[in-house]
Amino acid sequence: MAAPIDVHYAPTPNGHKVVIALEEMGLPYKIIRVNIGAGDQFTPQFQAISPNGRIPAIVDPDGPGGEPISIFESGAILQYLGRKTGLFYPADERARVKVDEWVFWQMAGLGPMAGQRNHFRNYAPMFLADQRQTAYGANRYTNEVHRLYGVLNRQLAGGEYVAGDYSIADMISWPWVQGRSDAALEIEAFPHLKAWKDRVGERPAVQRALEAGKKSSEDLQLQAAGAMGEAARKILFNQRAR
Ligand SMILES: N[C@@H](CCC(=O)N[C@@H](CS)C(=O)NCC(=O)O)C(=O)O
Repeated sequence: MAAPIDVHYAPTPNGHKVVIALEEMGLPYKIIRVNIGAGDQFTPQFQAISPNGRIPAIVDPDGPGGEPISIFESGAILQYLGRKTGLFYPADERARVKVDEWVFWQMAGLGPMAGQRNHFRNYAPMFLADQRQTAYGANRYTNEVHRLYGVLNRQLAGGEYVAGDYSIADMISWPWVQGRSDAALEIEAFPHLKAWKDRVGERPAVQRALEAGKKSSEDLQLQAAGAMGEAARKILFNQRAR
């Protein structure tokens, strides 16, 4: 039995991606809960494997040449796991380019834009007295995520999965679509996206991943965004170079 891969994790969309991939690929893993609301991401031990000070990161004791390897950035992690197992990341160059396009699309587009939207809708109003300033940011990023949902919806009109067969391109975007539907961004307006969200959400490996993530957080206070306390906000917002 292979030694488990350490997953440095918090229950956020970027954290879920990696656990979903590990479950889908049948790789043994151990979750190491990083409490980003308490500042665990700034410790030298964590930054030795994740110099950007962000989850997720992994350490595979059985890396290339049988030596350990650490990896940060969720896109790099999923590509590595796909190459390691030969699963959900086609070896054929044309098929792989298609998957890579959508992996990068998520990494540079959907994830960051949805993250900014979340910030301007849920957190900025706590800091800015003038609500017009927060409304500008909330509208800007809601519009951009709406546009991106439209792009993904169009792509999914042509097939059941994002880039050919079910792949890391699905695993990387799904956590950013799951649970993200509200009056300003109704998923019902995107029927192919909605059907895909349900299709992927029904996969046993995806359900196991979400459950594993939930269990890993049971002993911690840091929870859903709305419940984030003052101390956690001070740690997470307005970070500058250290
Ligand atoms: N591009 C990175 C983004 C990682 C990221 O933003 N992680 C967040 C949680 S979703 C984090 O660790 N935040 C800690 C902080 O803001 O200090 C990836 O995909 O791995």
